[in-house]
Amino acid sequence: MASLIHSKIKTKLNMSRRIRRTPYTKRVEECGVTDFTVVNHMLLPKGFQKSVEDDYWHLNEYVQLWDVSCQRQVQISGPDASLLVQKMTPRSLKNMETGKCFYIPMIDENAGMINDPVLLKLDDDMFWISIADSDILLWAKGIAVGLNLNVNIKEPDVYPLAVQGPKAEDLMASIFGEDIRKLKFFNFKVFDFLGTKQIIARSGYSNQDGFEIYFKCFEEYFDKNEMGEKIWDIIWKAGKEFNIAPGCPNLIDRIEAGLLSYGNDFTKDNNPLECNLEKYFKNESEHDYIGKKALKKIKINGVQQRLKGIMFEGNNCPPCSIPFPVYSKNKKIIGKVTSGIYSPKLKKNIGLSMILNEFCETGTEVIVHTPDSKLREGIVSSLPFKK
Ligand code: THG
Repeated sequence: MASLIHSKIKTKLNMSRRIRRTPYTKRVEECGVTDFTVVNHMLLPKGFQKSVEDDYWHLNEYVQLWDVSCQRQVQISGPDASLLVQKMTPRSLKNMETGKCFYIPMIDENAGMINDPVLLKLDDDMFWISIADSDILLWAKGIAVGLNLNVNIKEPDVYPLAVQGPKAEDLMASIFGEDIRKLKFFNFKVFDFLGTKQIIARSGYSNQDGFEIYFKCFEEYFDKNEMGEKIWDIIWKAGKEFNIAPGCPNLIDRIEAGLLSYGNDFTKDNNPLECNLEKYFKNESEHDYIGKKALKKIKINGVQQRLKGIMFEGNNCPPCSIPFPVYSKNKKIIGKVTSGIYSPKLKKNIGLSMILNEFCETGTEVIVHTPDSKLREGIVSSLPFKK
């Protein structure tokens, strides 16, 4: 394996229709995208010629435009919509108002994590589930069919764009009006745009201020790609005075913030307690949901491992495409770093890691084994990382 990691051969991904392009992909290519990944069967840009570190500093100072169309929406509407959505998460939605976004753990019958989406309540009988990388549309349909629920489930023609960074508010106000400044974190509102109504939320997969525009394509007005390019161009032009750059979720920024990535930092083999998500469903046992029994059992028995931060020494660690093993001081394997990178702010390598309980205490000394064959001294830390 090690020889493969260090191989000089640059592998290419073969594009096909199954790897869906977005209405912004053409613009992203024109901006000089260098790397893509695939999320929800759709392209997600990963870099634009500059280093992750340069992108990070830019994101910390200015504003970036991100094609996050792969944050697909699962639209659930109809008389049983709220019942179905509530079945899919241990987080209570009882007090959720229209216009709110909720971060919701989603679990299966074993209390294994199957997604960690952002839920938007558009109306009492209409929700969007803004998903991480797993096929929630099929899961929702399966539950609805099995329980004979009166709902309509579909993937609407919505392609989110994120505007992230400290200059995001000024840029958004210059396009959508001053009212947008009043939008609070994890709230959304409808704004007029080229004669259409568009949902804009104050949110985003970064440690910075920012917005997510859930651009909906109204076919009666525009061709999908034509509209995508128009939107991109308008934001781009207005962004010039704020030193806008093309961007994408930034690994340094994400790890510093402790933002989890489904499929990387946790999978269906992890429960929400291991992922530190119990704060989202602390005292909420009233409603019924899939996995409730299993989750209760886990709560009683406790968990064996938890997601923690680790700061570790040495030069910039290599990419963490295969998790780095973590050892105790007496050489026992105690976990793995699942996302790791050098933080120029903390001047240390930092990683998100799943670690055995008895080694989870902040300050615990550990050893991280990176694929450049180095054993690096490390310290367990709380999340988010603090300078
Ligand atoms: N935005 C939208 N959809 C998404 C993501 C997003 N879907 C996929 C993925 N990202 C889902 N995962 C997350 C993880 C963390 C957050 C959002 C989505 C997040 N968390 C905040 C935090 O941890 O500080 C606040 C959560 C809260 O307390 O409510 O923002 O980015 N549309």
